[in-house]
Amino acid sequence: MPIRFLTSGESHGKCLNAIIEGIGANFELDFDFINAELRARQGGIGRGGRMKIETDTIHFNSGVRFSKTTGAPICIEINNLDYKNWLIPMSVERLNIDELNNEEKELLKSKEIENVRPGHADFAGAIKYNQKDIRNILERSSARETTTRVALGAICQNILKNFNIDFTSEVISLGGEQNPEKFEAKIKQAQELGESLGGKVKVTIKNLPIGLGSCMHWDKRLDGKLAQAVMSIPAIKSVEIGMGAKCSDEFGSCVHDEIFLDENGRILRHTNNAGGLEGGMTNGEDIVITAAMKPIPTMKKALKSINLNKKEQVSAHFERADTCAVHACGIVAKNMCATVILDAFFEKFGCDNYDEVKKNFENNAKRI
Ligand code: EPS
Repeated sequence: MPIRFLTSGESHGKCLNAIIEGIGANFELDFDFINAELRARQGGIGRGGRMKIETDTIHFNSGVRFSKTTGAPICIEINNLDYKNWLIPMSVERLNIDELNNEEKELLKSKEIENVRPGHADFAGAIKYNQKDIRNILERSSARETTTRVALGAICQNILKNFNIDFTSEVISLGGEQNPEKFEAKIKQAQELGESLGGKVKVTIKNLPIGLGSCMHWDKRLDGKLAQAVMSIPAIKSVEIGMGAKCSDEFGSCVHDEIFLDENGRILRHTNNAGGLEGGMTNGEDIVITAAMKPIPTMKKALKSINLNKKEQVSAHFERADTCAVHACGIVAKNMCATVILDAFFEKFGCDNYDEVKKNFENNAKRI
């Protein structure tokens, strides 16, 4: 496990931060590429008002000099531009509530939340962390946190580009609709009804070397690591690799990808039902992952719920939200996969510095 990372930050707090460790030295980073990934996460149809306020941009606090990694832990920061509107309710600097004047106290009170949203972290989180104000839960459990994951994943993608490894994501269905031309209408319908929508995304990873991951132990299997990384994205309810759940309905001969040799003796497959992974290792075919996202739990058409403090039946809390964030989910999934792939790549080819990794990669390619 050469790479590990931690994120911090609340949705309406001052900023989002992350530290990634294990990236070796002399990898050139393209800041424009990383920022383009951040912008892509902000986009897609069905996004709410917040994305008009933010221009997510990466700032490096350590680990990079003159756009090259130094091998030191990389600390990044992304400002929440909306913080200026939440200065009092989300203040991290004031020590004591008594410092606030009456107007400020009222503002703070107006942002307190007691009515939990079914489907969100509110209920279990408030009980687990013993919080009367559910804002202390939702601010951290908000999918805004995925901004930092995209920034880190984009750094990983950036490094893997040197080895021609390529990541894409696409929305393959939205609220059950598979025709992209009908997506807008589906969103509009949901908005009119005060509803929200989920969908399915597909991540494709191309030009992978054979043998990333391992068949030797459960926690080294790459399929398991990728599934965990994608499943950890807020609102994801299923992850499938290649043919996915459908393979359990078919005969083996309809599932397994036969292996051929072409006229030049090169290994060749005509199908990729395995989604690029056999025995927990890359087999040289594209990795194909699909993930299903549930509808966002914050809805104008509020569901029945409870006030956790007063133990009263109420309507769930509603605050500005996206109608659908499935496009963003694809961008996050692709970048989460990039963190896992780079980790496995460094495990196989070393990670101390660019030249060494490149040499090891090229030697391996020659052998195969
Ligand atoms: C998000 C920012 C949030 C939400 C969304 C994700 O902004 P705000 O709460 O200020 O509108 O748009 O959060 C959720 C979907 C959620 O359930 O918490 C973002 O940057 O992706």
